Amino acid sequence: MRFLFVPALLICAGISHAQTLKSLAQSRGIYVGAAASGVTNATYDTTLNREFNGIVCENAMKFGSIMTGENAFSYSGADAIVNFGVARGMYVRGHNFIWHKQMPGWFSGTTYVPSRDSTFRMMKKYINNVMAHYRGKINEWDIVNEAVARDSSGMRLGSGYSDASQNSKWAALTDAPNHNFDYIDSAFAYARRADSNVLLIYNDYDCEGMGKKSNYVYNIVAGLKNKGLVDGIGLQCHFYVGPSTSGSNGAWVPAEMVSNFQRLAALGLRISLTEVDMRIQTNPAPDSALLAKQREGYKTLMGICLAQPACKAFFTWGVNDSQSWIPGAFSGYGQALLFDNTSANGVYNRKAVYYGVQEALTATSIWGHKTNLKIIADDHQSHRFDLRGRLVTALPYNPIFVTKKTVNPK
Ligand code: 9MR
Repeated sequence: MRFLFVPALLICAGISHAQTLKSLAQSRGIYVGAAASGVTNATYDTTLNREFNGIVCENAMKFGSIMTGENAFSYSGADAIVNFGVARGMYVRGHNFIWHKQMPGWFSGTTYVPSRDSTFRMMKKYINNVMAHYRGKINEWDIVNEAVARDSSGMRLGSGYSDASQNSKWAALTDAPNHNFDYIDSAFAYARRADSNVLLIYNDYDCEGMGKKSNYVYNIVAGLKNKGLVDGIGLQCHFYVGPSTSGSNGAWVPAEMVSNFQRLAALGLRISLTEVDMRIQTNPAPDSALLAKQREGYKTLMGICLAQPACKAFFTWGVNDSQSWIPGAFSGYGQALLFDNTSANGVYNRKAVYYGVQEALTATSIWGHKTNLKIIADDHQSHRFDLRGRLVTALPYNPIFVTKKTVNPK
């Protein structure tokens, strides 16, 4: 990571330990959230409640968890997490509808192969049912997730159905390459019709800075925005922090992120950092230089968000390290989140990276931008479009958003 390229800097005000991320985020007008794997552990729940004003289901709201049969929906897992957030006035993200992974058994594999038309009917039923169930509870929703291939070779195609491959069964069933990937537009259109009060998001990874995949993603969201179908982009931010100072280690380059945020904001999109984590090598144990670099990484990322008014959400992918997906997916790596696995007084202990984020949130100026941003101007209503891209102005106000306004007074 090349932090030295950044015309830094964070001028820090005094930080009180009593200031939680939630209270600081509220004063900055952004949402700091976390992915929850469940809400049944007291230490976990207390930490979530004390530190975060946003929440998302890590797995419970995915296709495979929710739509258990062609006509069967199972909501209990997701309900527990969503209701936990709603009861505490949190900003609730929905994750996700159309993805090539974590599909239900009845859908994945080669047995279920409906026609293109039937696929669209099923997709519509799926989206309608789930959006109706959560009406008034979800603020923004990842409608399509990771439609661009991992290796930046282009869109995910449909030549195979394997869960873990580059292929997307949604693309296969809808004959995507011959229909200009209209399964993406369609999913957004169904979602827009199902609930016009929810912000609709396209979510992906490895597209935070500039580059080939980022350009693909930019083109997707620019097209969707033109049609009035998308409100924001979700940049996942699964980052690696290594000892190297150059870009060869999976690096992300802050200055590139600033540029990418700028071009996305110029489209009129809202930007959410949806799945932030910064993994480091844990075997052998990290040295103090690496931990300091990771702390700087978190601080810089929050700084980039605060410096861009369109960036409204900073969600980490988990609460504490023992719950993180990283050690299972990257052997020998981990410690990617803000809290460790020890606790005191019923909450998980804060790590160095936590204080990095806190410093960014208390800085009075970041990269030449004053950071006394105004609180979120409850813009949920001003970005409502119909399916032809016409601005819709007279939709009924959703009470949950009014509540949020009062939760974040300024
Ligand atoms: O954290 C999730 C993990 O528990 C699941 O096993 C995994 C399945 O692919 O998905 C993880 O979450 C992913 C998220 O939904 C989309 N972006 C990438 C995340 C990490 O893989």
